[in-house]
Amino acid sequence: MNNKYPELFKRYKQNPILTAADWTYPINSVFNPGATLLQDGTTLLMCRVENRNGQSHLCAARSLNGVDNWVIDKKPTLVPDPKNFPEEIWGIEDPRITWIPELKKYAVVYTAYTRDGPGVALAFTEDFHFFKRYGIIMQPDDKDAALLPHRVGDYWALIHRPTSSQRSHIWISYSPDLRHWGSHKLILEARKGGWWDANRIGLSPPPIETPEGWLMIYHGVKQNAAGCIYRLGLALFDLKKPELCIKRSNEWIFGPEEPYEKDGDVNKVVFPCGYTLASDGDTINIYYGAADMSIALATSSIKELLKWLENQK
Ligand code: BMA
Repeated sequence: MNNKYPELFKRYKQNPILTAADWTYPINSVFNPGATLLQDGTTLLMCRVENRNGQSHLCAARSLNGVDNWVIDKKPTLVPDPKNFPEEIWGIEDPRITWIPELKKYAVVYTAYTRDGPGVALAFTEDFHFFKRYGIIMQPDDKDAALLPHRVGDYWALIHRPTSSQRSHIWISYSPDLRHWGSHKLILEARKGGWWDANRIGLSPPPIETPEGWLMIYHGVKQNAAGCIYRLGLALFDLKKPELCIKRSNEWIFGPEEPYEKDGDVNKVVFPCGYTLASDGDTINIYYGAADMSIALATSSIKELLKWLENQK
């Protein structure tokens, strides 16, 4: 008898791969990293680092194999700049990185923690040393955002998660110039009641372009008497019309199971903000924050994920 759910994402045996103890300066915790492969194949993580004042900045870690021997910047890589960008007053968090071929730059979309809650901020970089900030592009409350890598028709597209009522859903907005955003559309709704993704959902890593469509790994939050549980599910969107949801999973595919995911500053959280693809174009590595404490790695196959989603009732 097989009474086990399929294990689509395989955890790296030596998880967590990065913790506060690895850092080059004193920190409380490191989690929720954005990820990308640099031109030379190096894996770069933009890690959210929390200081003992409770606020976050971003710090880059680089590794040749994406698994170990991380070289961590000696000091914070991108720090809040509230003098020029007042919306960064309480820190910057949860970056999502997208390589934009048309601009030959990486877009880093991150949460700016404003006095009135989280907002979506955008910066560009070529090297993860120097950054050009565009400032806030979606006002609070809004977070969990990423740019698609190329225009859809004439327009850039941003996936984000505004909070406007008791429930928070995933939206898409379009822009001719990356500064002015409009044509807002709701693309994925939080479910209700006892669902694993009731009331609050959000984009996790940037959507993945596949021949089948844009594959989205999203997080759902279940609130129960003991608190919140952050888990991951899948949804697929039309390549030419990314506001069209083709398919959505009913079940979650990945949730907190290991001690480092269940026990931390915030218990029961798996929260990836980035992925990399291996040279076979199919093996996907997700880098995720575990319990708002450390960074862990899990690996899957895009084909397997799509097949599983296809077979979801
Ligand atoms: C979300 C975000 C994440 C965090 C998670 C669990 O709302 O703020 O940064 O990892 O909550 O605390």
